[in-house]
Amino acid sequence: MGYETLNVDVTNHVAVIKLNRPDALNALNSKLLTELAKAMGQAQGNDKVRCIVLTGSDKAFAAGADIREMSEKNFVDVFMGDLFGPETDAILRVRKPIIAAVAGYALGGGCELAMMCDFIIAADTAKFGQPEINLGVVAGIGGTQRLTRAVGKAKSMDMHLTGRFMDAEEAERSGLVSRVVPAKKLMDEAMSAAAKIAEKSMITATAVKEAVNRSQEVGLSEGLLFEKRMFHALFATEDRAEGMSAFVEKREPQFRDK
Ligand code: CO8
Repeated sequence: MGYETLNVDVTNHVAVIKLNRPDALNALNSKLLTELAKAMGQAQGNDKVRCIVLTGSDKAFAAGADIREMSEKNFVDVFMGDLFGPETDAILRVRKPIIAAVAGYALGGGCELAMMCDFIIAADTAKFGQPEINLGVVAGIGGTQRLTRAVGKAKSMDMHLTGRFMDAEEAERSGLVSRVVPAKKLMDEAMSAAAKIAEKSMITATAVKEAVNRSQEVGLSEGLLFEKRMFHALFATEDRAEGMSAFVEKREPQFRDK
């Protein structure tokens, strides 16, 4: 399916969704977010896809929500129109693992979009920021919540209040990104992580995603109980039996998502 603001390619069980508004540093306008929600839904529904990589260009993952488009709107437009609500909900409904491969700017909604993914691999050129304060607004699609959970209150306050950018090295040190690689190797690294995930049982990968995400929503004892029950439940799967037999028999497991 053709998109105006995205390129989508499925190879070896990995869907690569590339944001493509080069003239606006991949700023997130309504068209892009609608298309992104659709592409994510299609990747979720495509049995060939076992992992998703979301990326941008060398210069920008995404430089935020489209300020030109937003500048025309008033409170009633954004409140009654639930600006970006349905699109972000659709992305968060994806149950398959999503890796954000970030080079260049990931600012405002761009940083928030990267944080909606399951983990972020950054190029050494990446710059993260929540500069909405400079526009007279606050983050609107998760920045104050997810950045705080990722890097802690002190750094999150600093980023949101000063609007400063964080480079890739600081982002890794602070727990916002899982790995930093030279820009030239970004897609290789992301694709190799995605290929590793694609080899696992989809049942187990989905359970991992649900359990880790649960840790962001509930207290420790509830989270531990959820994890333990998930662990117990996986004993009902053939893939669990295969994984353990393969270890005992010193061979590679052959998972069948059963
Ligand atoms: N929106 C629209 N256009 C943009 C954006 C943007 N966010 N960012 C860059 N562009 C455009 C520029 O206007 C420019 O277009 P043109 O060539 O037509 O003038 C083009 O992209 C290139 O940008 P620059 O010339 O500015 O490139 P520089 O390399 O000089 O600077 C920066 C790069 C530093 C990234 C700079 O472009 C910048 O500061 N951009 C804005 C960053 C920003 O403030 N982002 C936050 C936006 S607000 C937000 O994301 C809120 C999200 C929550 C919404 C939820 C709603 C419920």
